[in-house]
This record gives sequence, C-alpha cells and structure tokens, in this order.
Amino acid sequence: MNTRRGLVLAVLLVTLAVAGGLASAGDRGVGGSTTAAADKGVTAVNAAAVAPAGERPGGCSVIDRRMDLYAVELPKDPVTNQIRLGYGLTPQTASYPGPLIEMIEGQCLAITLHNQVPQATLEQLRLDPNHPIGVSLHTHGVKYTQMSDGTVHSNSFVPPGGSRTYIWYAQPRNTNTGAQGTAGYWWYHDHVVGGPHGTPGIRSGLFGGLVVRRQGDPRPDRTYVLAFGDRQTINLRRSSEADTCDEQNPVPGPTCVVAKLGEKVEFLVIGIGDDMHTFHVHGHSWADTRTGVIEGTGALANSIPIIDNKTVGPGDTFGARVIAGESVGPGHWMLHCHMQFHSDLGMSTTFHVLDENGAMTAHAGHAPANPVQAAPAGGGQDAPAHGNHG
Ligand SMILES: [Cu+2]
Repeated sequence: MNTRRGLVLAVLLVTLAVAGGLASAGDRGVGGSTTAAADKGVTAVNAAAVAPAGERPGGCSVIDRRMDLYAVELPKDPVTNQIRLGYGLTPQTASYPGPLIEMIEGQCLAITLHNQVPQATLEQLRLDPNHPIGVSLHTHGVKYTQMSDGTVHSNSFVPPGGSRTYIWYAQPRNTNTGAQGTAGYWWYHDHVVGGPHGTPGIRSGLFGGLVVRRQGDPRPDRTYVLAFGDRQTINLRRSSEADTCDEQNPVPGPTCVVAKLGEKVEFLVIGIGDDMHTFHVHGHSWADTRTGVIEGTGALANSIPIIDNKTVGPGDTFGARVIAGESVGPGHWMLHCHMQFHSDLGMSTTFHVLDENGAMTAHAGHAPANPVQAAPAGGGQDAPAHGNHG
C-alpha cells in the first residue's frame, strides 16, 4: 500500500513539475515549484524532474537566452563497440563532443536538458546498482547555483524521459567587487551517468566545449573542439577514425578538422579521462593568452610566449588560435599528442587547410599512401593520399 501511495505521489509531483515548467515560461527560466526538491521524502528521481524557481546566480536577473539540449544514445562505437551517448541541439544532430556553446560575459543562459537516453542503457552504464538513473549537465567556468550543478548530491539531474532547466551566468569582470569574470575556454559534461562523477557518461561521449568571450574579443571563423582522452583518443576516436574528411567535400565536424587558407581557426582543447597529453599542430603557432591572440604591442604584449605545443591534463581546457596556412600554405597538417607513445598508438589527426578556393591544392601535403611500402623511386610524388595520421 505504501508503494502504491508513493507511486501516486510521484505521478502527481511529476505532473506538477511539468505544469510549473510551462507556467514559468516567462523570464524566470527555471520552472516549477521548489516543493518537490525541498521535500526530503521525495525520491531523487522525482526531485530531479523539478527545477526550482528563482535558482539564478547573483547578477543574473534576466534570462537573456534559452536553448534546448538533448541527451541521446548514438550508434555504438564502430571500433570498440562501446555505448556512445551524445548531446545535441536536436536529437537528430547529437554528437560527441556535443555542440559548442558560446556565451558573452554578462549573459544569462537557460538550457533545458531533455534526457532521451533509454533507461536500460543508463542501467547498463552503472558502476553501482544503487546509483540513481539519469543524465545531467555540469559545466566549468561560468556561475551556477547548486540546482544547476548537475550532480546527484543536489538532485540536479534528469531521469529518463524528463527535462530540466539549468542556468549558467557568464559573470563579467568587475573591478569594484574583484570578480575576475568568466571569459575563457571551458567544457560541459554529464556528472551522473553511471556514478556520482559521471565517469561512464563522459567516457560515452557526454561532453562538449563552452567558450565565454569578453565584449570585443576577436572572433574566429571556425572553432573545433578537440577532447584528448584515454586510450590515446581524440574525441574518443583513434587515428583514421579521428579523420573522416571527404577529400572532395570536407564537412567540418568532430572528425573532420578543415579550414580555408587565411581563416581564423580556434581550437578548444579539453583533457578528459586519466592521462596527461600535449596538443601540437604542425605549421601553426599561437599566443599563450586567454584568447590565443596578442592585442597591443607594449612590453607586456611582447613578453607573451608564442607556442606550438601545450600540455593538457584531465579537466584542463584552453584555446589555441591560428590562421590557417598562414605563411605555410594549404596542406594536410598533422595535429597530435606529442607524448610519443600516444601518437604512435593513434592519438593523431589532421588539420586540412584548403586553398583560397576551398580546394586542396595538388602539390599540398601529398605523402606516400604507406610510407613503408611506397618509398618514392626517383623522388616523384606518390598517390595523393592524405594519410599522415596513423
Ligand atoms: Cu596523449
């Protein structure tokens, strides 16, 4: 009888939560009442369905922007057969990494996360059978309250089939209060799938890049999010799987890093998993600053190092800004971890720089299809393979 009563209560609470969410579609952003979350008797799953009202970080008085984010199950990894999950702006466009989220300091963003990952899949990913089932959205760098932390501890996660609104505030710098601001390169990720740290969630693909710009920051033409992870992976893929560019019509994406000559390209590099890595790209270098660019020519600007290799540890993020092919021309530029045994094991991909017409020039970056077997006789150019990433 208790079970039955509990079930009825649960259904009522979920109904209330949905109604509350709809009713608060104004500027409040977070829907629902705080009743369920405050009631200690409510199960974690039911409480998680309710995003309490008024849960905004200090300074975030109005929601400037809203977006939906879907967590879905993707086809299994073609190589390892692991479960793959992804975030997407629509369920159909979910990927790993998830979509780049861009904010400007001062902005208050409400993101409604819809958990469409099947319950059975989430159960399969559990490290502990008593761990709650759900997906969350946890972020770095920007401001959020406990209710947008995306953890089990704060019941700020989403059960299968549910939705929840998270609020992020890109707090601006304030010289009066000493607030440093939030501009920088960050990442967001699940913190609940499989365990209290979301380790199986991240490992499955539930992560993405977040960049917060300051008003007036130089803007890139393209941004690529590259997560350096365990098992010597870039974006959870190794070697040839990390580079799926169609040479005729390369479509930018998590496995196709491509730009036209002269384009300003921004790499947002994330360290995930348990290993240290180094991010290195051939033929290009960047300023080791907050934006990857040096502004001004004073003594301070002159003291900034220009680098082409940077260490990234677990949870670290940074941005690197390059001008595609600047001074070096189009080609298939290697991009890899410089821990040698990592690159040897496949932690390598390619930055394809096309000419000004969007084509790969005939002379650029050609390499023997297999450097071991196809040693050039007489110094001639071999087949136009774009290998170089194994
Ligand atoms: Cu590495």
